[in-house]
Amino acid sequence: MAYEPRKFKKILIANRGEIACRIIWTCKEMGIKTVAVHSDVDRDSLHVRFADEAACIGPAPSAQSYLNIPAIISTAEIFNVDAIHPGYGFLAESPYFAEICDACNIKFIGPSASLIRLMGDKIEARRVMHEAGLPVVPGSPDAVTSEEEGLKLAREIGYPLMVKASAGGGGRGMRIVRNENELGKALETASTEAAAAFNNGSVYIERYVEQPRHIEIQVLADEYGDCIHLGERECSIQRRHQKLMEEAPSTVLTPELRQKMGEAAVAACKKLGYASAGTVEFLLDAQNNFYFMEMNTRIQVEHPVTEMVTLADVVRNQIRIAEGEPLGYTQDDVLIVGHAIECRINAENPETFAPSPGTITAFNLPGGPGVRVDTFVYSGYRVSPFYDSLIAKVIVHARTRELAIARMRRALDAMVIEGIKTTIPLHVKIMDDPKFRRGEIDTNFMEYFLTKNSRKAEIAVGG
Ligand code: MV4
Repeated sequence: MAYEPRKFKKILIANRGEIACRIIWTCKEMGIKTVAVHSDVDRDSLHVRFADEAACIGPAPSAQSYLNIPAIISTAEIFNVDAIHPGYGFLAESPYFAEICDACNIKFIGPSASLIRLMGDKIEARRVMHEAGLPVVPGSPDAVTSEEEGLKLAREIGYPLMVKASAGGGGRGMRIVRNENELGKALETASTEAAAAFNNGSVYIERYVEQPRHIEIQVLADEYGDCIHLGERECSIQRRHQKLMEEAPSTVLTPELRQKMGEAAVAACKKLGYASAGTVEFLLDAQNNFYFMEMNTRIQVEHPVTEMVTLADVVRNQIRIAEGEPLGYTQDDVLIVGHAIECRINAENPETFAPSPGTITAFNLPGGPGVRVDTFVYSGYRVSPFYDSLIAKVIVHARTRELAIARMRRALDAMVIEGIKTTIPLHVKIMDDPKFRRGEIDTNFMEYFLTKNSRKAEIAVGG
């Protein structure tokens, strides 16, 4: 088979699990050789088997393997790779790692180290994105360093408000403040928590948006200033800041609002000189006002729903952009067709969400029309307690949301994972929930859903 001429002949994947497999699949389609790295306990993972070459980089704990920069860089040098794909998590948003790759003449598949660093600082990201034209929630322009300063700002911003850590994200170091009596304590505890978690106690305040939706725009930008968007993903179904399920498109975005949010995200990325795939996260309030929240500078877990409705390959685009290729198509070439839903299958107890590592004793994957499964496990695989509990993603695509829900329901019914507990039963129940089916979802959906179901369980046992 003839492949197009490629700048990258060989890529190292500095990751594990389903995303490492996902990246290898696209590399194979592009005629690019792959090098897997793995820890001791991941020797039998599928990413190791799928890759052309593999190297063990350390023992099970991530700090000694998947976060071990010297081991990864030496592997890249020994195997003579042109580029490193970091996936998500681990080193994907480490500006330090991106800088080391640059210094070693290995292309880091992602944006520049300086933009990764900028987006990691939430106060700076907020300022820069606001200057680049994105709406932000009313808030403090800088870090708030005293209760007095906070109270003064809060009089203009209004209550309720939120104290957020500048180095945060993922919900850590966040506090809701309902009135001025609560502000001092919230500033102090959020700052202490952030200092312990991120080595950076800077906090800022924002007006609190009640019951928002989490809507994010996928962008692709090349090194020549061209940028397009691939529409939105609705990610409001989360528990403790862990997404459980995502879909595209969102039930509440009109074509006009999609265009407005997409064009705003694209304009901001162009102003910043962003070059790679990226995601601009927004809060959408009940009146459909949108506000910039954060920007993710990596491939995301939920990227397949975008791939299903646009037929774009986000990983392929990331690689081509890193090779210095121009985007090669325009916004008018992007069409959104049908509806896609992704369920994250975690090795967890579906009631308590406690991790459930162990050996998979029976295994069947769903198939049929419009079903995609991204996974790295198989029958007999031992799920390690050392890593993230995500073991598979089931993604469906159909003409309408209603048909996509029916398709997901039957795909989940056909999926068998025995020997460990998984979140499959939880997803089945969400698919059957009337509010979910009506598209009535916001970031509080899981609280509603879990209390409803625990009450049902109490009634069932006569409580
Ligand atoms: C907010 C917010 C309401 N108002 N900011 C959560 C994680 C971090 N990235 C920002 N987060 C939020 N910021 C203002 N001004 C509500 C959240 C939030 C949230 C956002 C998206 C998805 C789920 C969430 C769950 C709780 C809180």
